[in-house]
Amino acid sequence: MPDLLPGLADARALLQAARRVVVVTGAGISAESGVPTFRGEGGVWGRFRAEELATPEAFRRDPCQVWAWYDHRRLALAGCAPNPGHEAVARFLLGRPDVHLVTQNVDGLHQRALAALGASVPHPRVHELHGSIARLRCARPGCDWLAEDARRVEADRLETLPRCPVPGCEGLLRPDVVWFGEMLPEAALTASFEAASRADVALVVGTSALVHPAASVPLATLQGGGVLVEVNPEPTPLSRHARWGLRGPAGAILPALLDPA
Ligand code: BV8
Repeated sequence: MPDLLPGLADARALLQAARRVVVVTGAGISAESGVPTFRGEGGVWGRFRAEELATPEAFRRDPCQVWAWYDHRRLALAGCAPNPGHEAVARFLLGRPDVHLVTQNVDGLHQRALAALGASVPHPRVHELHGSIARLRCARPGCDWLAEDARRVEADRLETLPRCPVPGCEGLLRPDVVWFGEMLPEAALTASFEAASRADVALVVGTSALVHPAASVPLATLQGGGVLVEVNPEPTPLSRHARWGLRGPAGAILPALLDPA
């Protein structure tokens, strides 16, 4: 299928010739790994509204429900693996000195694809704008306790929810992800916009481009004189800015687009 895709050969030539590339990904790149997207049918938010759960207010109001939602997602993720789309991006990033990956995803599948190629993670040119579901942190403002191992908890009672191990803190632990209304990690956000503004090409894969400031990152490439290539079965608010819009699944398109001949 990819060979017949209109624009693929031209987009491929553009990316192979580009020196500086920023790849910006959303939930769609993980769809073929079996990770539900946020807004697609059956998406994680199909049953819930984002504002109900992915917010500090929801966590204050009902930490058990928020914990149960993340546990459900972590459990579902345990059975998922990087797909050919993640793997093609990993090869492309490791094969060139000036490719940066900016991801909105918290599923860790990009990092697993990089680690499978022997890369050390977290990789300095991978920027996780919204954190990671695999990490926990203390919810108490001012406490900076953080851990990689998100444990499954029986989130049915407040008393059983995990607490910060720092003596005297006892704050509730929470997923180390960015909720709506929360600031993004400054270092990741700055590095993302810097990479995008210097890039010759922004390759935008699998995002509805509805959530900001992540959705604005590819626009920095345009403002810097670069061009945009989009991989998505559906049009998005970014589509009108794309030099090439490749309408199809990332797992099929990205290897054809990024792997050397
Ligand atoms: C912020 C982590 C400053 C958690 C996520 C009012 C008050 C406060 C803020 C705002 C406001 N109004 C607007 C805002 C800003 C707000 C925002 O943008 N809201 C939107 C809804 C309008 N943003 C924020 O709050 C951000 N912080 O602005 O701080 C601030 C602070 C205080 C006050 C004001 C400003 C924080 C946003 C981060 C939220 N956290 N995730 C978790 O995961 O649990 S968002 C979550 O959804 C993702 O991380 C991602 O970023 C986002 C979008 O999802 P996508 O990845 O695009 O996925 P989606 O399902 O939508 O689309 C999938 C796409 O894939 C589709 O296009 C589909 O066609 C395609 N696809 C499907 N299959 C495939 C495919 N593509 C390729 N191949 C396939 N096979």
